[in-house]
Amino acid sequence: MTGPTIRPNGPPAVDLFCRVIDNYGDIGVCWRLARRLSLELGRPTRLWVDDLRAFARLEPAVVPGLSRQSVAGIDVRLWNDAETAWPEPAPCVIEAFACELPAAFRGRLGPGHTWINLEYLSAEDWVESCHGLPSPQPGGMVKRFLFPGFTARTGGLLRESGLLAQRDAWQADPDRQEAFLRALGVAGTLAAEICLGRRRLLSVFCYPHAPLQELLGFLSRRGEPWLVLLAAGADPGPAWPGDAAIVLQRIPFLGQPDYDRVLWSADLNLVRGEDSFVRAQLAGRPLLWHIYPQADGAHQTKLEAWLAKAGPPPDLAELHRRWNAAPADTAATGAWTLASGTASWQDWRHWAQAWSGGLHALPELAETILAWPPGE
Ligand code: TRH
Repeated sequence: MTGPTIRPNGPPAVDLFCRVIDNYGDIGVCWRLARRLSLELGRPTRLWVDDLRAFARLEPAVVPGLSRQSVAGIDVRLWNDAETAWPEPAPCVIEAFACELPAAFRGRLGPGHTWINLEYLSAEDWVESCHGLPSPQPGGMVKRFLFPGFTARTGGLLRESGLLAQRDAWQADPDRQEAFLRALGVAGTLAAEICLGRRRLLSVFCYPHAPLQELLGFLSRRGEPWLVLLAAGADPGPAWPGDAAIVLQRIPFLGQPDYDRVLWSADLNLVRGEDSFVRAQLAGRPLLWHIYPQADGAHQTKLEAWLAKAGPPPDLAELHRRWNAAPADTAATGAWTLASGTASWQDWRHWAQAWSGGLHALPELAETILAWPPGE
């Protein structure tokens, strides 16, 4: 969408529709996109969400019982399928992850509207050829497919203004990191050990079926000291309470900016789904991705596509395959025979920094959206 810049508090420039399927990824991406469009790019965004309780977990300022509210300057609406009195659509209308617009709202779209379906992220090669494809709709409107991605011929990734500078300043400031860890409830001695490089920091956000206990047991046998930050839902179970080397620390669900700070601080980030996976890559620190499982095994193809594109060191690639092996595959999950001594750590870190540098130079997703003209 081109044209004059719209005042941040002016009429809506974007209608963004989000259905919460499960977990936090759908609303996580939409909330990030709404803030980027409204607060940084000056395009007031009306965010329609069908499940405000899930949203409130991510953003505590959201009041689940309200059908309309302003949150951090964003016009947030409850998406009620039974609604009949839809407002005039904004010039740009986005349906996130094929959530399908309400029919009555869709019926109000006309030639002046840009209509976008924002797709899930994938590193597969076919994404480039599908990015931007038009899909003619009944009534003469055209919906276009916007694919985020890891190359310049995709829609790119969401990145806030100044993100790289903020990250670099944070990573160069051990005192702030130490204070932050203390505020998360980490004991002062442990926080100091981490900032002095005497203990490594592992952040964990994965699905419950991940072989977390096995991975922590493997780290424990290596004898290196770690502090493990367990995000909501990540739990090795009561049978593995930690030991002298591996200290476990549960942390609450954080706001997205604080979760970024965790990712920027850690030596290794275990992330999942889509949005935390992207943020860990932008953090420039080694990561281990727990991919969202799909019944038909499509996630294994997606994992291999990302490994091929990102090119992590071979032992880190192999770790990804084991981490994402089917739970019953004990041959894979039972054998963490990975060489990750000092040389490997250096390789992992160098790779993560180089890969992250390339991602920070990609197209920015919200800017890609705003550059698209209205459909015919
Ligand atoms: O929650 P997820 O598993 O979401 C998934 C994926 O998006 C997947 O692709 C999709 O198909 C499925 O949902 C329905 O993981 P994801 O994508 O990382 O989203 C988590 C969001 O929560 C992300 O925006 C980061 C945020 N987050 C915080 O803000 N604070 C926290 O403490 C944590 C752990 C996460």
